[in-house]
Amino acid sequence: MRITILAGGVGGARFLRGLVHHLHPDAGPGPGHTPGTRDAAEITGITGVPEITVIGNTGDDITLFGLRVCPDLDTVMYTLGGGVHEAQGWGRSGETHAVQAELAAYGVEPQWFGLGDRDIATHVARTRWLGQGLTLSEVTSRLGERWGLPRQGVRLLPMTDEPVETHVVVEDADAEGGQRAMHFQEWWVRHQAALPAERFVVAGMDRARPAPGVLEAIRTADLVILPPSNPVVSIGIILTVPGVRDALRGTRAPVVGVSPVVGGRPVRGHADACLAALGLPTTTDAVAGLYADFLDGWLVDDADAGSGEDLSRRHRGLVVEHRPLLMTDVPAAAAIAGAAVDLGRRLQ
Ligand code: GDP
Ligand code: FO1
Ligand code: CA
Repeated sequence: MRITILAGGVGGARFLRGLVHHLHPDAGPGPGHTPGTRDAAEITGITGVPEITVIGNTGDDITLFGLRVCPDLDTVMYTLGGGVHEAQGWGRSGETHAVQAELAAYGVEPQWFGLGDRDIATHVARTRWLGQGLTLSEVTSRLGERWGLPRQGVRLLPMTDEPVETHVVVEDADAEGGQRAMHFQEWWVRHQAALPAERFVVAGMDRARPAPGVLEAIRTADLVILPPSNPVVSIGIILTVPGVRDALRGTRAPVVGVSPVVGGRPVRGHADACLAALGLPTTTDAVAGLYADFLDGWLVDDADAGSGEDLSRRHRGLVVEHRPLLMTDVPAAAAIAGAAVDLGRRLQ
C-alpha cells in the first residue's frame, strides 16, 4: 500500500504521526524506535508494508543569518522523530535561545523569528550540505535519517529542490502602486496575519520543477491524502508546483482530504486570513471547493454538520463523511488517519 500525503507544518505533521501510529500501533516516535511487530494488517486491513511518501511545502522557507530554514519540513521531521516542542507544535523540545540572545546583543536582525539553539544545528547542517552541492531532497533525506523516518516507513520529499519563497502582497499607501510584498514568515509571525492579504505570490516558482519522485508518488499511489494542512499557504502552494495538480487529477488513486476547518474556524493559525485573500469564507465547503477537481472523499468534523451536502451535489461523486476531527493527542490523530485510510479503501 503506497500512501502519498501533501503536507504543511503542524496540521500535516500531527496527522502523519497519527497515520504512522495507526499503521504501526506498537511503534513509538523517534530515532530509537522501530515499527511494531504486531500484525498491522490485522488492525488496518492493509496488506504489505505501507510506504508513506510525504510531499512537503517549502514555500515557508527562509534564509536567516545565512542559514536555510525549512519550517514545514522540520516540523514534520521533529514531530515524527519525537523531538518537537509539543505545546508549540514546531521547533525543538527542551530548546534554549542562547545564540539568538547573543545575536540580539550585537543588534543583529531579525529578532521577530525565534530560532532556538538545537533547531539552529539543523539549519547549519542543511546549509552546509546545500553548500557542498547536495540537493534539498538529498539534504532532507539525510536529516530525516537521524529522526528515524525511514524506519517508520516515511519518505519525506520537498515539493521542489529549487529555492522558492511565498510572499504576501499587502496594501501600503506609502509604497509605489499602493502595494508591497513581504516574506510569508514576516506576514505570519511578525504581523500575525493582521495585515489584510491581497494575494500570495511564490518567488522562484517560475523556475521550479517538482523534486525527484514527487509526481511519481502521486501517479503510482494507492491512496493520496490531504491532511488538515493550511489549504492556501501549505497545500495550496504545493498545488502550484508545475505538474502536481495535473498528477492529482490523473492519478488512479482515490484522493481523500481532512478538513482543517472545524466549527467554521481554523483549529490553529490564520487560515481564515489566507482564505479571505482568495475571497473565500472559513468553511469546510470553501476548502473542499479548492480541491474539487481531484477530490474523491472529504472528512468533515461533526461540528460542521450540514456542510458537505451541497458540495456533494455540486461535485457529483464526492463522498463526504462526518466524524470528530480534533487531533487532541496521538490516539485521536491515529483515529482520524484511520478514518481517512478506510474511506480511501472504500473508494478504490
Ligand atoms: P502550519 O504549516 O504549521 O501552519 O501547519 P499546516 O499547514 O500543516 O496546518 C495548519 C492547519 O491545520 C490549520 O489551518 C489548522 O486549522 C489545522 N489544524 C491544526 N490542528 C488541527 C486539528 O486538530 N484538527 C483539524 N481538523 N485541523 C487542524
Ligand atoms: N512561528 C512563530 O509564530 N514564531 C516564531 O518565532 C517561529 C519560529 C520558527 C522557527 C523554526 C521553525 O521551523 C518554525 C518556526 N515557527 C515560528 C513556525 C512557522 O514559521 C509557522 O508556523 C509556519 O511556517 C506557518 O505555516
Ligand atoms: Ca507552514
